Amino acid sequence: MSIIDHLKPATSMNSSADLVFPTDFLWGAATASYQIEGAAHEDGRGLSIWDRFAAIPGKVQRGENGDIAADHYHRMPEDVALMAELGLNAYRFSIAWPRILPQGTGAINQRGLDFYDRLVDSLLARGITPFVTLYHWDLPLALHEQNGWLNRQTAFAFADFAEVVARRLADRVDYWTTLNEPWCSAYLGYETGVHAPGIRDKQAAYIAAHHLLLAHGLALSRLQAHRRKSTRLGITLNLTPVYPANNDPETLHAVELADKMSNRWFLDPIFRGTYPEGLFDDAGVAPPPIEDRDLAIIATPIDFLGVNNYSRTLIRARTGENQLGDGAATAYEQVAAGPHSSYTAMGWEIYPQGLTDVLVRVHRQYAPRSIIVTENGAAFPDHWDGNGTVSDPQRLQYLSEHLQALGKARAQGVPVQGYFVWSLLDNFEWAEGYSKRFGIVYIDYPTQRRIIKDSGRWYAAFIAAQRRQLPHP
Ligand code: GCO
Repeated sequence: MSIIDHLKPATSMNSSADLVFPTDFLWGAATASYQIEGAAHEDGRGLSIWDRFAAIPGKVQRGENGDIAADHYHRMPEDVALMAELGLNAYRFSIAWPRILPQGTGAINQRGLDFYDRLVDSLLARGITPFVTLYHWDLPLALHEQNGWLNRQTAFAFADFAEVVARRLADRVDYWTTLNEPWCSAYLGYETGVHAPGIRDKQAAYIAAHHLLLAHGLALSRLQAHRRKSTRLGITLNLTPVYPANNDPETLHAVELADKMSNRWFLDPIFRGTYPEGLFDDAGVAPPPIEDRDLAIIATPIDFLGVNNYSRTLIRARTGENQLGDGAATAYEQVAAGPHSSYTAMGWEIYPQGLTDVLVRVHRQYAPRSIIVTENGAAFPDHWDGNGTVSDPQRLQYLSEHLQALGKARAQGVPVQGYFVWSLLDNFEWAEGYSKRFGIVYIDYPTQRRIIKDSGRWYAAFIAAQRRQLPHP
């Protein structure tokens, strides 16, 4: 009996024709620098906004930070061996800007580049495709001290950083995403302040978003200069499908609004070269300072769109007494999905159909050349009993159902070319600290021991089965 039989989820995976993926499909797992690397004060790394933010009491649960994290900086060879054991053919990781340019601009720290150079070589030696994210939220603190993403110059600094990294790695790295989830950087970082740099100013969020988008566009042309035939350039957005909780006209209108504020704010400029109509009025802010060629730069064509999706958004309009009356964003509220739904440890509803829906929608309305699911996964309270396994049936089920949902999107013609589980390892979950575990590999933080969870074994078996059932090229 193979491991796939032992770990068979409720729904059978391998009989469904939908679930035959192309031979060159990317099967990976994703991580981000600040969440796993640790070694925060080693080899010349500068500080980032997350080092500063995590040091402020009350910002991160239990006062935790990324100083040690999963100690990946020191255990990289072991972690690459784990990926090989899982049979991954791709690995998505991010480059810590403050390791490369400790002050954000200027002097290059070669030791930082050396680390990623070794990582890329180790991956390639095992047949794993490196998939680079240039910005996963760790802005150099020195740039924040010059106003961070509120300063237009930061966009140009990012393009320079992209160039420095490309010069070193673009001879071996094919896949590049400029930014990870700029919505989170702008909204959580500058409007609600629950993420670094912790600013609470709605107007600021729209300025930051514009500069992030500009940074993306400017970086693309730098990366283009290093293009080889196999190079693929893109950006990763967190997209959530929005559904109405009832059929009231107010609610249907609110769905449009919520979709604009969460998805179209970034999709429209990237694919259409314009912000959605009414975006700034609806948000109750002034338009950000948009210069002449900005939107053309932002709409520079990309090879793929990275989509991060975990759940869905279910909303209803606020009416009568519930109405807060201070702008569109408060004209609606999120509602719980009901007694039959299940939730992850983050409180996010498990709704696999949402992945299908969001992919089909993006394909139909924005037609990216290709789509890669750059994050999908779930946090659950895992326990390790000291042996060789960690049982996580809920995560296994989550992954199984979402891979089915991915197959459904492909069956509807969506050009999905890869899938990355979030995350390879348990790690620093931002404001939640280490309290939330997303890994398919468990980390015992006191010893830094790695234990592949059942979901990881199941994913490995799924990938292996994919390989077996495909005809040889
Ligand atoms: C994000 C980030 C990841 C998170 C993950 C779980 O999507 O917010 O890309 O860094 O850890 O999504 O919240």
